Amino acid sequence: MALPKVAIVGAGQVGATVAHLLLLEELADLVLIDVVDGLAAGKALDLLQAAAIENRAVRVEGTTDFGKLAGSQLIVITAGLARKPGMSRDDLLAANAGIVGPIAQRIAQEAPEAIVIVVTNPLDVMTYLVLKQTGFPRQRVLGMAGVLDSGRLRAFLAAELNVPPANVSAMVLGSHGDMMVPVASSVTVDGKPAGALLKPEVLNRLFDRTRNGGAEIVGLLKQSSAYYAPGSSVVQMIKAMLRDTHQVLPCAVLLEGEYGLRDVCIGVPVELARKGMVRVVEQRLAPDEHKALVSAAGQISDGIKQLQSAHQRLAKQVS
Ligand code: A3D
Repeated sequence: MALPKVAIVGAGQVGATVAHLLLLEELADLVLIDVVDGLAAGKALDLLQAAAIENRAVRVEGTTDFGKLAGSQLIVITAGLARKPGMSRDDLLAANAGIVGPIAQRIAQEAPEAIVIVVTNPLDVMTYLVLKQTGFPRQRVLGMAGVLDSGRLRAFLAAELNVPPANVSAMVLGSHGDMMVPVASSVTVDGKPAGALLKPEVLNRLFDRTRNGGAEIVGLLKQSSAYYAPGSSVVQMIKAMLRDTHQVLPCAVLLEGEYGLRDVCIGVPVELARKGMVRVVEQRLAPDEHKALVSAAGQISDGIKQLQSAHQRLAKQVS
C-alpha cells in the first residue's frame, strides 16, 4: 500500500530529526527540500540508507525543487534561522518572515489540500503568516510548540520526583516564548495533583525552567537551538493526524472566539485527526492563567502588527 507523502521544508537540524523519527515509524514517504544545494539530497541519501538498516520500507528524496511539494498530505516548515545566544525568538521575526512567507505561497500552489505544521520561530506569528499566505482554513495550519513546552515541563517534573515521564501529565499553553502559560491544574503525577507533591516554590522554579527551556539549550550549544525534543514533538502531531487518533495536543491555531480571543494564533489544546484540527478544546483555566493567556495573545498580536507594517513599508518602496 502506498504511504502518504510528507514534505519537510528546511533540511536543517529540526527538519532532519523529524525525517529520521518519521522514517522509524514507517508512516510516510518523505521529501526534504532545502535551498542549500546538496544539503537535502545528502541527508535524504543518508536517511535512505538508515531505512535499509532499520528495515523500513519508505522512500526518501532530497531536493531544492519546490515543485516536489505536489501531492504532499502534510508539510512541515522548519526553514529559517535558529536562535544564537542572546537572541530572542522575536529577533528572528523579519528574517524568518521573508523565508516563510514565500514558502507558504508555494505550498498553496503546489499542495492546496495539505496540512501544514509550522516550526520556524517566532512560532505563533509565523503560524499566522502561513495561515494568511496559504489562505488555508485554520484546521490545516498548526504551529508546533505546546507539545514541546509541555514535554519539557514533564521532563523536569519527572526528574524532580524521580518518576518515569509517562506518569506525569502537564499542559503548557499560550505563546512559545517568555509568556508561555503552564496550566497548574493540568499537572498531575501518578494521577495526583502536583500541588500535593511539590511546594509552590518548587513548582514555580520548574515552570520558570520550562519558560527558559529553549534558551538554556541555546546557551549550551551556542551554534544552534534544540532539535531532538522539537523533532519528537512534530512527529507526535503527525502521528495523531496520519493515524487519525483524535488525540488532544496543545498546538498554535487561529482562535475565533475561543478563550475570548480572535484573530491570533496561540497555543491551546486541540483535537487532531486525519484532516487536521477537529476542534479547539476549551479547558477550564484559573483566572490568573486566563489573564496570562490574554497577555500572551496581546504580545503575539503586536508581532503580527510589526509584520504587517513591515510588509506595507516594503509594498510602498516597490510601488
Ligand atoms: P537550521 O539547522 O539552521 O535549519 C534551517 C534550514 O532551513 C537550513 O538548512 C537552511 O538552509 C534552510 N532554509 C533557509 N531558507 C530556506 C528556504 N527559503 N527554503 C528552504 N529551506 C531554507 O535550524 P533548525 O532546524 O535548528 O531550526 C529551524 C527553525 O525552527 C528555526 O527558526 C528555529 O528557531 C525553529 N525552532 C522552533 C522550535 C519550536 O519549538 C517552535 C524548536 C526548535 C527550532
